[in-house]
Amino acid sequence: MTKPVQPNEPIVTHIYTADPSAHVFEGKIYIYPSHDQDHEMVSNDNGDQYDMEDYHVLSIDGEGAPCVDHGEALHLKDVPWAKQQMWAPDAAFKNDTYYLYFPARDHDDIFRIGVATGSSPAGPFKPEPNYIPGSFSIDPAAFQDDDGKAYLYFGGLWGGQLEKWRTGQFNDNGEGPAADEPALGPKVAELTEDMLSFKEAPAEISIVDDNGNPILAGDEERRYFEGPWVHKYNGLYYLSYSTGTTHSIVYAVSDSPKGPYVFKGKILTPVVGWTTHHSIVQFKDKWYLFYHDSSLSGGADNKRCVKFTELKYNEDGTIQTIDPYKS
Ligand code: FUB
Repeated sequence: MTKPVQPNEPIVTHIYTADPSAHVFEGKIYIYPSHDQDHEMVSNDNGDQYDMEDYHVLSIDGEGAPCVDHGEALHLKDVPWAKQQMWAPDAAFKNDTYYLYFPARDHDDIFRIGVATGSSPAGPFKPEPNYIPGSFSIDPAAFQDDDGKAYLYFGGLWGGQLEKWRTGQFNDNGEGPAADEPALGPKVAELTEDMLSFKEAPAEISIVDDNGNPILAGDEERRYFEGPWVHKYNGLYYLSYSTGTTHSIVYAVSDSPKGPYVFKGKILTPVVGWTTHHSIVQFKDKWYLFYHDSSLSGGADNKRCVKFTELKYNEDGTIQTIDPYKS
């Protein structure tokens, strides 16, 4: 694609893309999205309409440059443990190696998180033969702190199966908490030095209100649903995520990567299509929100397109709410 990218426009139009995880590697913005298939699918609450089979890596050399599709970086058929549904991935760089983290259903239909490695941010990536031991659910997001520690955040409700792991074991009939109970939070685990395993059992992150009370499961405007992303700004950790059923991207702030996080507000108002999923990245002197909507397909939930827009902070560190359809 040679057309320069524009804010709030699809960054590519030759394929459907979603769930963008953006990072600056080798002086460019690299985007690790899901690759939505051009299939007619009926939507259900289990997410069966998201039947992706591979990943393409994209890159942009700054605002106004074209977006480059580096082609297929990993395919389902090359991942021995995975059966279907390659959902939202993320990437990290350490030990002179690029790591691609990705969820998929295993041969028992349980979502797990795998890792694949490569020598270039554009791939290709070679998968480890098995998923990360102790991993489950979806939407991995890798965060590397200034002290060198790396963390993997993950988890998603409904089709993402987080409710099914409440006892620590997979229970196909597992249900979420009642509306007046604390909501389920995303999970976090520190990664080992080689970035291929968890150093510890995943812990649940607590998201609380200004008074320190947990956000409740019935508070669908604020409770965690899926798509965690952690970034650091002025020494604080910002956890942002999708509220799922109410279709917003919201955020909470902490002075520790594992929380508790205090709910702050909304980053992105609902977009066209059921899902919303984002990442936040600093490039040169600006911060950007990468997100998706279903505008390219005229609203099909499973045929989405990645976009970006500038993200701005207020002086007190809060983030200005973005309505991507208002200029
Ligand atoms: O793309 C499949 C799923 O849809 C992702 O894992 C969720 O975050 C939602 O965007």
